[in-house]
Amino acid sequence: MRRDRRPRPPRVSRRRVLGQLAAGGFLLAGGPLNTLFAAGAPARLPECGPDPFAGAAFLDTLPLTGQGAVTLPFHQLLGRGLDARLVTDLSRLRPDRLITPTNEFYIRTSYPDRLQPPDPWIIRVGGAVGSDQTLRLDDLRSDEGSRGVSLMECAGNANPADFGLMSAAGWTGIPLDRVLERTTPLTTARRILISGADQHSTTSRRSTPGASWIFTPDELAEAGAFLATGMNDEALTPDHGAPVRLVVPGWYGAVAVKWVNEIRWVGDDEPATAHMREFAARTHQQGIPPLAREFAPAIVRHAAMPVRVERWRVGEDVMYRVVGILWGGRQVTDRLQIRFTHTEPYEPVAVCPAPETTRTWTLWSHAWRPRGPGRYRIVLRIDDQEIPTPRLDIYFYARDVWIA
Ligand SMILES: Nc1nc2c(c(=O)[nH]1)N[C@H]1C(S)=C(S)[C@@H](COP(=O)(O)O)O[C@H]1N2
Ligand SMILES: [Mo]
Repeated sequence: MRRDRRPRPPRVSRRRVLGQLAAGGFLLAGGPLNTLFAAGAPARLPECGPDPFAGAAFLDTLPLTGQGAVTLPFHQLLGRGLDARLVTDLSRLRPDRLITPTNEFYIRTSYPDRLQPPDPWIIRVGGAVGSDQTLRLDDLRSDEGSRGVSLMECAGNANPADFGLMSAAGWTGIPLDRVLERTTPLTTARRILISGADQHSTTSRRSTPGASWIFTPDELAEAGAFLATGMNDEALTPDHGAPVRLVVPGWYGAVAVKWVNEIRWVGDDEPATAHMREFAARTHQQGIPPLAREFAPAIVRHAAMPVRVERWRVGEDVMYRVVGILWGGRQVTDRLQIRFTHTEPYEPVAVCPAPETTRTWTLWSHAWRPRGPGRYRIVLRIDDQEIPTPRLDIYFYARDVWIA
């Protein structure tokens, strides 16, 4: 347990930083409204060809930025309680480094310092027959096992300097359906509320304590939700929800309640929780729906962004290699396109090898020869009208690079 760790002072004004992070709203990257798919003719995807940088000399990596960007130190816990943040350095992703080491995995909300953990840890169960039931975490462990790699993204992942509230880990846990099987819901039960502890000594101006989300049993089953007890082959760390947290693969991190202490069966008219209301805009709801059943699933849709721009010397020339990630959504696609200024057309990006899963991110790279010096705003889109991309449509992940 790393209880003794103290955040080091950030290099920039803490107040500004935390204000920006906590805001977590949408930073519209500007630019003219996208005329998505207007161009018609679908671009042909290039094959996985020879490496255009074979034999070239790597020079350096250019920083990416964007509107409202705040440069933060990576992999350091900043702030406290609900305002605590640790951001992952996505620019270091490599084909052999696609799992985020636990000490680099992003943090939103640190371990509740006022929590008095029950020993042994128990989860209250409500809305079930024989209702003051409690589940002992230790009793659930017979169903514990590897749950595979899954990416997590904070719905407020909005800082173009890093977009670092996103990480991927290998998880260990207990399938949620195995947990629910141990309860007998009342006949009026339709949905499941899952809550976690949030007893922090510091109060937050923007976030409400008491993370909890309401799901249907089908949503949880379809996503393969589980109660995680470990990540990257070790027990969960306190800040990541020890001893037990929810993971709903493919959904925003906001639903991934940490320090789970209650599971409650509720009826169809259950109001949305304060936590759901707080995250309504960031999970793309229409307004702030009063009832839980009016919430659309908080699914991470297909998205893509550059994570670094490399400069290479190729013979007499300088060439650039844009490396990025593609993530989210349910169906695998490689129909990715990139654009560097709104006056130029989108070009296909070779996603090689093609992704096999959407449970985690896929790396792509793109050889680029800029027209000249200046600022370029890199945006991506998916060339498939069947695939909704609400965030790409509003240039949520647009990033700027300066070419000298
Ligand atoms: N109890 C509790 N659980 C929580 C939160 C919280 O504030 N309190 N934040 C949620 C949000 S918004 C995110 S993005 C994820 C972050 O999980 P991580 O810190 O392990 O990356 O935890 C979720 N679970
Ligand atoms: Mo989040």
